[in-house]
Amino acid sequence: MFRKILIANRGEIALRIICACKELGIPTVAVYSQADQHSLHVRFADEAVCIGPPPSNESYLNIPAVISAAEITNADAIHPGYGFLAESAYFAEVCEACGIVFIGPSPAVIRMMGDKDVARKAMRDAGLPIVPGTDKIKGPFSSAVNLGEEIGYPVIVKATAGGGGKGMRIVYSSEELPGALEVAQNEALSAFGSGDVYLEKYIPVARHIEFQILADHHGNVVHLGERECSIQRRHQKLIEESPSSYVTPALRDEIGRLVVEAARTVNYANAGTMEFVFDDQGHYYFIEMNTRIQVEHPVTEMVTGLDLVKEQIRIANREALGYKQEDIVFRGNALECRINAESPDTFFPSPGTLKTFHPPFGIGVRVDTAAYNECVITPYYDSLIAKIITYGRNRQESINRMKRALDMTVVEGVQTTIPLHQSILRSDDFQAGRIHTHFLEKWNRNGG
Ligand code: MV4
Repeated sequence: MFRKILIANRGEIALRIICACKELGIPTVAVYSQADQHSLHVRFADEAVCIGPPPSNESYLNIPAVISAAEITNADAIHPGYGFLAESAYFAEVCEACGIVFIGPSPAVIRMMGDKDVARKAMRDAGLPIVPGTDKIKGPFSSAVNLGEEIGYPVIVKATAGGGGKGMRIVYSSEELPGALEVAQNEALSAFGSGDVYLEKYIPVARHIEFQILADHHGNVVHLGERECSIQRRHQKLIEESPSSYVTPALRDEIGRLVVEAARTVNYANAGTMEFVFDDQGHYYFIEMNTRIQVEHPVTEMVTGLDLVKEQIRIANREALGYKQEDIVFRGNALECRINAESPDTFFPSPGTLKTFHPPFGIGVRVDTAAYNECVITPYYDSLIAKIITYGRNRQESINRMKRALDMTVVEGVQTTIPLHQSILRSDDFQAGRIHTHFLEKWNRNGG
């Protein structure tokens, strides 16, 4: 097993990785910025190295600083968590070149999936259904109008380097297309350093459902079912759930077989997620693959009983999966609510000091957090305070547990998404499982 793992991240996910390492008996190294000096990941790791000033570019994204920290502490593996360097093929290559194991898939696979139009073609060739669409679009954009006509409106413009909704535009007619391509290109160029864009047919009322896979270096691949992620706002997921009330056991089995086969075709190793959009006629289409552990991984852990972070570490250590697909049992239902520090009116982050933080507790409740009384939510990083995860024998039980867990959560000093979650959970549509990617647009706090 690894001698020592460096965690190239902060916040709750850094703590989550420390938990896994402690259970596996592996010493840990935290890295931190000057803004995170008093953070719990620094306290709970065996060693800690300051890697720079608060801005991410100078600390958590600073590859030479992270690698130096691994070298001086003699760490032989790095877990990148999510965000920051987690999907940097270049960082994974640098780790390899320095003789440090990157806990994630190979640089080649990360690079393939990071280019969304390469990824969709690779997954189509590997047998997944994809949305009708185009290759990367070459200018002048006026000549793209016939591509839009071929696909049929509405179409969606996406950045090849995208993800998270940046550089995306929905287009309803030919007249709007050249302008939308231009805007998306500029947005993508400034956000990702690449202005490449492509078109897909837009699936209007879609569910956003993703499948989790695990693959080892010996050709074993399993799927861990799906997560329903349709409750989003401005491309930020708010509530995730497993299983999805939309996916029958037969459909889970069908898509599960497809994603396992696709992962095998591209020689995928480690944890990964295939994202799909579902239309209202039972069709589903692959849209992108995430090559990292995801924020919402706990709901999958609750229904499968697996520890995904420990699995990632064992896989990176080249151990074989200790189970087959038929050994994976999906049991009960799990929900996750992301508690962010934000204004309920403007939805903007609301950084500040948590005067009181009292997490919920009790049967069926899990809280993944790095918060504590008097801790500071800084404006430098994301505004996630805690993930509240509830588990129940069925969806109703986990909803009831989530409602009472939210009622028993105390966060003072900053505004949070808790009131929004409480009203979503009370709504008839949510309770009935009538959810889709535009759920929050036509929905208000008194509604439901
Ligand atoms: C789509 C789609 C419908 N049709 N692609 C959003 C983020 C990125 N991962 C892909 N996303 C989507 N891609 C096609 N062809 C719907 C979404 C989508 C979405 C779109 C607009 C507003 C909110 C959304 C929430 C989830 C997914």
